[in-house]
Amino acid sequence: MMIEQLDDAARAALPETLPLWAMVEGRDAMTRAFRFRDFSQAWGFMARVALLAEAADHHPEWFNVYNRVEITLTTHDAGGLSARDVALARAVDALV
Ligand code: H2B
Repeated sequence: MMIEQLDDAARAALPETLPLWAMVEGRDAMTRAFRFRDFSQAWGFMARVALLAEAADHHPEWFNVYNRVEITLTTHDAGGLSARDVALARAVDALV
């Protein structure tokens, strides 16, 4: 399925709409780093993100070491950022 990339206005608004997310160097993706008390807290967070992702059929790229989680969002079917990434990022932000 082909999905529209974010338009210029939505991109320009990203620092305001998602201030805790940063653009990834060299690709059309955004990332946020999270730190928790321990692995159990990090894994609980990841489980909740997984449920959101599965419900939205939109899945994160992510990396976990112990209490750290890094999430990178992009839309593979759009070849870059789309509204789905913004929606998932907002939902993830609402969890923490
Ligand atoms: N997740 C992300 N991040 N990008 C996609 O393009 C994507 C996805 N496509 N999850 C979905 C699944 C697609 O492969 C299925 C078939 O709907």
